[in-house]
Amino acid sequence: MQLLVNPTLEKCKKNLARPVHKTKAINKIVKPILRKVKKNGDKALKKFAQEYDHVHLDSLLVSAQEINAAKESVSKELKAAISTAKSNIERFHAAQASPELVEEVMPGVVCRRKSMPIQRVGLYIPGGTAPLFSTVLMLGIPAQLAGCREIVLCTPPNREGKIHPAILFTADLIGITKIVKVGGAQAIAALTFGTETVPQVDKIFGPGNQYVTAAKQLVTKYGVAIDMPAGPSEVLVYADESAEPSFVAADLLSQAEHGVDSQVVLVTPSEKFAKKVLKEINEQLEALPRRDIAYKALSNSTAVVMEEQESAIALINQYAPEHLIIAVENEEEVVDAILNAGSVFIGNYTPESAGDYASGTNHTLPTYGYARNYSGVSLDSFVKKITYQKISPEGLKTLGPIVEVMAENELLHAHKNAVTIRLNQLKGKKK
Ligand code: HSO
Ligand code: ZN
Repeated sequence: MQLLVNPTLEKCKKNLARPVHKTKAINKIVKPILRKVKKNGDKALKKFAQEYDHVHLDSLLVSAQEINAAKESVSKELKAAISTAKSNIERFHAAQASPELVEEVMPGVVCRRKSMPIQRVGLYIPGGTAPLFSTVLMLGIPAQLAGCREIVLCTPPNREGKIHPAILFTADLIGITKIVKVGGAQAIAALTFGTETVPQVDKIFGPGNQYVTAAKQLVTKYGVAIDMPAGPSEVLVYADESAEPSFVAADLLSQAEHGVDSQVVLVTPSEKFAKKVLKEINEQLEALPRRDIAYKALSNSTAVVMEEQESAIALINQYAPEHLIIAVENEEEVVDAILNAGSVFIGNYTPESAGDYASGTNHTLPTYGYARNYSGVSLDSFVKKITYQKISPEGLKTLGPIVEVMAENELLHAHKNAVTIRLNQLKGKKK
């Protein structure tokens, strides 16, 4: 981890820059995958399973027997933990529902707005070194609460053609029945175009490696929506001497263990505190099973000493972290000044891990600086809003002339006429 002492914001911009995506090279691999899945459907998916997952699959769908076996193999303790996390996540996401809005903007002119579930959604759960069953909760729960009609979960199988039992248990717990053994860019292609087994969907959610991320970006041109652009996971901790260096080190390591490209940042007013944290990191790192991954992530990471709070806040807002932990004495003042962050964790007893798993907030969050202009996944991500209006004859008498004059000045006479023809009829009726 490099240490910067009172750097300028410009210097921070350079030193904290996220790794640049090698889009061209990746798209060159992803595009043919999209094409082949579009053309050959399930046959292509099975071929890719052989090639990339090293497994021969007779069926792409997870069977009821597989789900039952998974349910038996998950420990009681884990089942109970997942159930509690589920109820917290459900509670916080159910509270996000926006009730129908009705407004009579003028007498006889009534406008309404209502949330409608996105009908078909695809949830991608990555394979790789960590079985992210928590992501099944984070995506599946709001999808169910929103009332999405079709929910498909895609996740890559291991070399035995199996899916991690905790993923299957969690999917079953929240009522997801369609689970497909497919990963990578081919999963995104299948959800976009549909295959014999995988239904075509309207929106695709979930994290993934750079191939999955590239595929998600590419398929938006076929009319499918995605949750958000994604990059490697990141956390920024803003801590002063009122914080516990060992807690701060643990939080930084919790994100560093995600992947070699994860970025963690410490911002602190005290160089002495920064050094204590760095020492703690080195000690705690040794004991971690994923220390090699965390070690690499730490090599792209930075500790920044910013003596002035104002500069520290400016740096945070410039960086726009996916996760922001605030462990400083005047936490409220700092919290209120945050303009760009995916999710904020406040105080010494609020580890990011709590939000990653079980406190109730969503862990699918904007990375790569997109916290400047994107929100994390929420109930809103699974609905779209339809507006309605109904105008009474009296309402049209008031509003109509306003529309007529605007249409005339935009030189759009057919628009004007759609009003005039009605107003004339109303005048005629009156006579
Ligand atoms: N921190 C990750 C989510 C996660 N952590 C899942 C553990 N499991 C991205 O926000
Ligand atoms: Zn995490």
